[in-house]
Amino acid sequence: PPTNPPHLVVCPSAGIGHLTPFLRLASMLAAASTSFDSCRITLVIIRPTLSSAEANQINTFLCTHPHVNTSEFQTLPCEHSSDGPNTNDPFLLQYDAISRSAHLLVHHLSTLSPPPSAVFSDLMFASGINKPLTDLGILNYTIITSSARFFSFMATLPYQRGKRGDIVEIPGLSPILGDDIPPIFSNPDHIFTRLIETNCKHLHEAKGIVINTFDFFEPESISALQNGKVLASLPPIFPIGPLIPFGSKIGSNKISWLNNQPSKSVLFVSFGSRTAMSKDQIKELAEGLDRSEMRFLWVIKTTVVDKEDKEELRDLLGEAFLDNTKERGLVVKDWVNQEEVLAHSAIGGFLTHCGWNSVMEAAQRGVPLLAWPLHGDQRVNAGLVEKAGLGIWERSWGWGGDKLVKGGVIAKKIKEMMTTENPRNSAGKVGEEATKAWEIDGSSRKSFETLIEKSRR
Ligand code: BUP
Repeated sequence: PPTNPPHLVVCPSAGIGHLTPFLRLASMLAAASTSFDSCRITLVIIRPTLSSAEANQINTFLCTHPHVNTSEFQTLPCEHSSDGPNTNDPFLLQYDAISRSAHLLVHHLSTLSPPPSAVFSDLMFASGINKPLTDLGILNYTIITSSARFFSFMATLPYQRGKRGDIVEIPGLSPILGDDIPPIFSNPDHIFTRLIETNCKHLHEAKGIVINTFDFFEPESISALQNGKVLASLPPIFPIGPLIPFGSKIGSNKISWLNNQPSKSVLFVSFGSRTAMSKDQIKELAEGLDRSEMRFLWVIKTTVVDKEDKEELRDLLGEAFLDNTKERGLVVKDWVNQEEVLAHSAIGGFLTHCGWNSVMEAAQRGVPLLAWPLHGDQRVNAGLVEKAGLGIWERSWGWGGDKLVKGGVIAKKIKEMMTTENPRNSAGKVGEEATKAWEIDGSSRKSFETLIEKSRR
């Protein structure tokens, strides 16, 4: 009798840092599905979206992927009550709402037609969907949007006992410095700690774990995870990074500005979609850029959610800075297509918070980094950047908001990164290895092919 064609369903969670890797995966699955007949791909659109960036990114994806189906899923409302989650961060509140809505997602997925053969879902859904989907005979893969090293930390968090010391020992890995783990993880009652612990307890019920990383970049963690050293109960691990951008080329005034700059001369400055720097720190960074004498393209954010950002650049940075740097710098507050910027020949370096997507995008292009981690997994990621030779990191700058890093110090580090042979050469080598990972017999390509093969069964 005729059987249903495979139906692969992709379920992201909140925030651009989680949405983008899922859209890339959906695009990669759609491209791969052209090589086998009538495979159906569905993107679950999680509502509400928090930022304009998310809504725009979804629209761009749908315009460029008309064959991908969509299915809208509305989460339960965020809880703001005094006995609810202990945070004001809108993204954490939304993760919490998503995690609480997971059982409804199971029902939603089970009513799709044809029924899903495999679901690729965010870690925030794991506790609510991994077991029920398996019971329904649907393969479920948990997607990790952070590094394999930080994932190893999260996966073992429910089993780490007692107070955290100077170092965190994870079987199979070189120790992680306690200073590199966000302080919230020492508080078992913090909403994010609870979300990670609750969901990581259900990882063993997934059919596999898919990570946006590649062998050359994280050999130690990938091997320890795959050999069951980190946690014997984990299902198979699929490192399939750097995920391939889905090519949403949007011509913009930033690109025409870059077109007029010399090769590898411009420092790109961006701290991701969720991080707002203090105004004092923004002023010091402006001084650093001014004193570095380098060309730069700087994306500024002053609020956590982009829709609320109304501050004028002149008020924020002052006339003097904008006038001093107008011949060699461009400062913007709106969204730039980072993947397109990093691919531009004028870009010679990237001052970044080390959000994992940004790290993988820079690795893909061999763009050297100056790491300035601010929160979350970013210090662990910065350590990986340094170790792989992709960039440099000044540890003494601390966590974002801990201390004010002065303009002179920033200028010195910018010059060091932009003008010394390393990390430029070693970053180039990382770029070559990232390309190799996707060539025939490359590590990520083989891993992705195995994943497709298994998820179609
Ligand atoms: Br801002 C900005 N353009 O203007 P990360 C970001 N991005 O394309 P985050 C743009 O958003 P989490 C912009 O290329 C990357 O894919 C960027 O993800 C893109 O950091 C993504 O680097 C940002 O992981 O997320 O946003 O802080 O906190 O989840 O790491």
